[in-house]
Parts: sequence; C-alpha cells; structure tokens
Amino acid sequence: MNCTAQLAGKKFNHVIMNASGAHCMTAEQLYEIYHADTAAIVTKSCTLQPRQGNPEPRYTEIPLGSLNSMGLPNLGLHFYQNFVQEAQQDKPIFISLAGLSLEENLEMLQQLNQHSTTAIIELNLSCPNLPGKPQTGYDFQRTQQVLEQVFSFNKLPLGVKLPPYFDIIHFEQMAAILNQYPLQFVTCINSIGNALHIDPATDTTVIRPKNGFGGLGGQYIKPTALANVHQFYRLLNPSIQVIGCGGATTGLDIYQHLLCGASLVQIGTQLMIEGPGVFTRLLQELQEVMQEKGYTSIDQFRGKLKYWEQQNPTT
Ligand code: HRO
Repeated sequence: MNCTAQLAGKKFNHVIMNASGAHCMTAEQLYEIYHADTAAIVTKSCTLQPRQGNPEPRYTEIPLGSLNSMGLPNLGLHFYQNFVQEAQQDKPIFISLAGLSLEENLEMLQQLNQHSTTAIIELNLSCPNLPGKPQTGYDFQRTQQVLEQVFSFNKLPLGVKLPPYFDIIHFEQMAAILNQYPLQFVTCINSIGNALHIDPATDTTVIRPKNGFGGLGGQYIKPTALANVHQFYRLLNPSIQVIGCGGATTGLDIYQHLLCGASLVQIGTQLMIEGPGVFTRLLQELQEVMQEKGYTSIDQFRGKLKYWEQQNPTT
C-alpha cells in the first residue's frame, strides 16, 4: 500500500500530521509527535517573542469536539528555529508563524530566510482568539498586502493557514488572490471562530477568555472543512496544494479529506483527546479503507470526489 505524498518539494512517508496548536508548543511535545507515526509535524504558531497567552481555562473538550481561546501562547520564534536545527530531520517540519502585525511576520520570515531554515513555513492568517485583532483571512485587501510583501523577498517554501469560508463568492475572491503568488500550499481550515458552548448544569460558559467565545474544532467542523478543502482544490492553480484540517477522528475522515483534494491531513482535537498514539491508529484505518475500496495508492482517488449526477446518471 503506497500512502506517500509530496509537497513543497519534500517527500512524506504518508499523509497524516498534527495540526498547529495541538501537542506542539514545548520541546517535549514536539519530540513526542516527531517520534510518533507522523508524516511531518508543525509547531505551535509563534511570535517573535515568547507569549503567555490568554488566562486559563482556555481549552476544553465539548461533546463533539473542542473549544479554545489560547491566545497564542508560544516559546518564541528562536525556540522553534532551534528545534528544527536540532531535530534529526528524517521527516519534514513546518514552522507556523502568527505575528501580531504584518511587520512582525515579515521580521520573522526575514530571520528564517537569512538562516536558510530547512523548515516549511505555514503562515497563519486565521487566529480567531486575539482580542481586538481581526482574522487576516477575512480581510481580502489585507491578505493581498501581506502576500505582496512576503513574496517580495521570501525564498522559503511557504503556504498559508486559512479560516473557514461560508460563501461561494468568498472562496472565489480568496482563490483569485492566492493564485497570484508562488504559494506551495494552503491549509484549510483553522477553527471556526467565536463559537460558544454552555454548560447545561450551571448555565455557564466553559472557557474564561472573551466571555466564553472560542475557536470550535473536532467533529462539528468536518463538513465545513471538507467544503473548504474541495473548493480551494478546484479553484487554486494546480501548483498550490491543499492541506486538509478539521474534524478527522477516523481513517474514513482522512480518506474523505483526500477525496476532496487534500495532499496531507492534519489532526488537532483528536490528537488532544487521544495523544500521539492517534497517528498509528489513523494510518492503519486509512489503509483499511483504501483496501476495502480497492486502492493501492492515494493518487488513484485524491480529488476524485463524485458528484450526485455521476452516481445517478439516468435521473
Ligand atoms: O492560540 C490560539 O488561540 C489559536 C490560534 Cl493561534 C489559531 O490559529 N487557532 C486557534 O484555534 N487558536
């Protein structure tokens, strides 16, 4: 069974990795997922300086997923840069960047370019949890400005992490902007921003920051994630690959992300719930699904989602 993949000029032994934010802030967590059955790993989104993030409790499991308002706690760019240098790189490592301003993103990227890091860059345009800071990916003009400046000097393999979109015109507008730049990939989707969960026993919100509003992850968001993966797969230049992220808890979920056009699939909430053993289970389950359906490699079905008419030709 061949589950290998290629992205940003690198080879991947299979297609499953962590999502930024899940089990990837400290050296201990990063080494744990690096040595687990991951095809690659991505770091927690970082800023130039270390940050404490929002007050706790700021992450919780809810019935079908998770709610978080972490507020970008991280150990700072240099820590993650050093981690990449130290790790024996037998699998690709992504560094996720989430500067609080355009200038901060450019400064971090400049440093990474100067040091010729071996990491792939995932530029996060979609953190929903910073009080007073809008999600860049929902401001189309701003996104264009960011990409214009980034690609005025960047030579590293780079992609962007997008927020979920919900309107066809927004997919088209964003794809038209992204298609102007030499992006290697887009990651769809970040959490669904500013959701609210209420504890039915106490009529109370369940996380402390922002009156309980936080990013929604897990099974709640799989249909939205699949829709975003497939729309961008259809609308982007073939040179821009899609990384799927959102709601995968089984091998079948991974398979469906691939069917929608994803080249790799990231695991967030389910990694938080199950720990790094999740990757072994998901890879095994993916291979079982492929076997049942008679496939021996991912190329045979990636992006080959069938539309209703194809399955019902005479109606
Ligand atoms: O740290 C966070 O609060 C956070 C970030 Cl940066 C993000 O991109 N997505 C998310 O759900 N939480």
